[in-house]
Amino acid sequence: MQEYQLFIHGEWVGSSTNDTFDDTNPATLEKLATLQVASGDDITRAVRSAQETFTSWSETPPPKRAHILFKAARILEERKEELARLLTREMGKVISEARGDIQEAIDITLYAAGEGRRMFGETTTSELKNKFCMTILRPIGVIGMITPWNFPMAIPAWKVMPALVAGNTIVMKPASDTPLLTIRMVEVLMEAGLPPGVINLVFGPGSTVGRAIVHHPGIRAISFTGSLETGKWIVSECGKVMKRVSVELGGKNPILVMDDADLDLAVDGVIWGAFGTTGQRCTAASRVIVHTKVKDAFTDRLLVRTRALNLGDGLLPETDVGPVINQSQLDKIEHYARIGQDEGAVLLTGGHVADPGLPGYFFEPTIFTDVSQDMRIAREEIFGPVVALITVSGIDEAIEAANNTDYGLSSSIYTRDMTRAFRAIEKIDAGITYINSSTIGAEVHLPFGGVKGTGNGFREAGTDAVKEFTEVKAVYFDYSGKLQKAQID
Ligand code: UN1
Repeated sequence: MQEYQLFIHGEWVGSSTNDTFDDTNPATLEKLATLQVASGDDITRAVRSAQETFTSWSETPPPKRAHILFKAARILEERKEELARLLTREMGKVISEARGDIQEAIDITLYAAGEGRRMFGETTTSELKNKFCMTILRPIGVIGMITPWNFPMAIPAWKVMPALVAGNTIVMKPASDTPLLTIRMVEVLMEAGLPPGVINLVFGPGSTVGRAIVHHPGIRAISFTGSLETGKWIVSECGKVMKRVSVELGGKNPILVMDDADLDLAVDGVIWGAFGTTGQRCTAASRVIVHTKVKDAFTDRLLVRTRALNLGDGLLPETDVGPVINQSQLDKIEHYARIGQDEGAVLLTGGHVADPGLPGYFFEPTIFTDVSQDMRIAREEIFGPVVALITVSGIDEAIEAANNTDYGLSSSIYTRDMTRAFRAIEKIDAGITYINSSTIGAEVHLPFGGVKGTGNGFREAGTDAVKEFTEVKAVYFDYSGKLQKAQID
């Protein structure tokens, strides 16, 4: 079994701690790798490497930086199947979704590479004669990135690729449950010609390594995807020293099923949104807000489909739902299943740890009905295969229920009525609204992110991808040869 050191300045170097941790397959508990834990000094070494490399990398023309990304995308494409299989073994999601995770990484790599020739600013006129005004985009410097385990390659790629094309250098801590796919991605970037020091990898727990990245004075910005609780802490720590920070946090994403909906389509959407990736997406559909007139018909169909789902090892083609990531997530989900029952919600199916004949962490796809909006299972992000059905009697009540949450990432409505669809588009407080499709499956050329507890106003990917990792400079070019005073002359 391979032991990974830290990746600093293009080389694998031993950590200065004696601590290690194991990376295991959540379905089989097979050990995949051991990783060394970084110390504060190791992080400083990584930051220094990124700082030293910043000048040359930021001075490399963006189309040249992009060229490396185009190459990396080609290599990722060639290795897609092998990487997807490793991703399933490391994270547990079913193989078709693992391929999707790699594909999303390829997509953002190509998209970001395209941005190399689109680093547009604006030009405009001046209020004074013989003066020209424009904006340019500048890289920020060393970016600290802390990424989650649920999209082991796609989310690191969403952050890394735009940051690189914009000319930043990086110190990155991948999730301890899934470091291998980030390592593979960085190896591919190096193979494609990324200079040493542009990206550095450190490993270890958020409580020490993540914390040291957040606090390191040489790191100019933090990009984090993870829990609301950690996100709040990071934002407040960065606020104290005015460090730029972008966070993508949780969701309690609703699917609205109206009385005119195509119910089979809505059931497809709920199965995919609630139980795809075993419910472990920020965008997962965890609330279904269903019109009272169709509640019974919808629930019956949903129940039949949910009971037919096949739990198991994600590498097997017959598996619909893989494991959850680790024991503590399994405990958390089980705890919420108990909370739901104690709160008085009706458990329709699931609710227990499952045993598909493997030693890993499996939980039954779970549906609660008669959930009221103030229950914890309707308010808190569970991040597992658990969905809460809430009944309403019209579009306005449905939208009110959708907005009755601390989060605001994704949302969806199933209806054939255009007026209702547009009402949802205008009134749901979320960063994403789908019409007649599920809450998951955002595409990389659109901005991704949310409102309220989901984030702090940034969007990732799409036209905002480069914005997250650049600063705008306004430039005033006065060629009048005399002192001209704006607002006064
Ligand atoms: C996440 O769960 O944090 O829209 C990201 C989706 C995926 C990305 C999810 N493209 O579901």
